[in-house]
Amino acid sequence: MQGNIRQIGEQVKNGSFLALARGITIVENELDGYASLLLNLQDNRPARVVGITGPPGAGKSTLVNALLRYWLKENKKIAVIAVDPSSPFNYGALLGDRIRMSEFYTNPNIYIRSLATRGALGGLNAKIIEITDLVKAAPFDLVLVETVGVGQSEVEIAGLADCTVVALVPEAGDEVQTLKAGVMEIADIFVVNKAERDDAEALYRSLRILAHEKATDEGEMPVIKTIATTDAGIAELASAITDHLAKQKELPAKRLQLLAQKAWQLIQSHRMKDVDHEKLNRDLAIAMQKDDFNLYAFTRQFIKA
Ligand SMILES: Nc1nc2c(ncn2[C@@H]2O[C@H](COP(=O)(O)OP(=O)(O)O)[C@@H](O)[C@H]2O)c(=O)[nH]1
Ligand SMILES: [Mg+2]
Repeated sequence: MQGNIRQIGEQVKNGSFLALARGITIVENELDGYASLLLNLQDNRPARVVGITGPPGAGKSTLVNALLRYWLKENKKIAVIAVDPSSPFNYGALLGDRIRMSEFYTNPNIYIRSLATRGALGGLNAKIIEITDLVKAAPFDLVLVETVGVGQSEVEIAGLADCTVVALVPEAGDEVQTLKAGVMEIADIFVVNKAERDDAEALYRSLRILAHEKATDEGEMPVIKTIATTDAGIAELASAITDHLAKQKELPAKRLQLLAQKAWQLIQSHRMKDVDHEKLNRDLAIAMQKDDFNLYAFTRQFIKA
């Protein structure tokens, strides 16, 4: 098995999509050789993981499609990891979306893998980190990770990606206030998609104000208007992404921060491994009936000294 795993690792590095698919399945399901596959990865490679997050329906998958089309013309090799149950990259998607995607499924320069979301965000996130790191071992120019941004997951994707693109749509205008708290912290680039809509300008302006308030020595965060369905603004978005990635090299502090977040997630997931959520619920349902129920006494059994 060990020899076999080493072989898969080598084949992934040499660009075999078949080996990559097998490797991801091994990591996803923690099959034999899972740990050694990850232990043999080489992590000091150029930054090129791009996270694309935002609310459902914001046009993330459409943006990814448009970016793929754009970068294919530049002969880039790209991997897409879609962590969105409603994504057109998934088979459950509408027929129209699937047809739209099919040109990429057979393209030798594009590798697409969709992952089902499973229960706890923490658990999911550790898996995405592991799978993304495996995909990074393959000779891709860019690795795009699409995740649905719902609350906490936006923050989590930030620890994964070298560049985080937050896609919003004009309807999100009233959310700009809440954006200040979470999303502002994690976004490297804002996209106002569906920019053909009337209220796009208002959202764009509010985001520009936020970006201005948050400006650092490195300048203001780019805010880019796109119409993903017509490729409008895609060239600008693509160059904002590559500019940001290029800058990462000069930011060892940022890299340390990203690695620390990833390490934290991986340790957390490992430590929580033997805590079965359903069993905890069942045990708790029984324990809470008792008159002397105490949550701290209850949780003790899960906390090893
Ligand atoms: N009018 C308009 N529709 C768009 C645009 N971008 C995406 N859409 C549509 O919005 C819907 C949701 O897009 P999708 O990419 O699946 O969103 P996701 O859930 O964020 O991945 C689809 O019907 C797209 O065709 C845009 O710029 N303008
Ligand atoms: Mg999607």
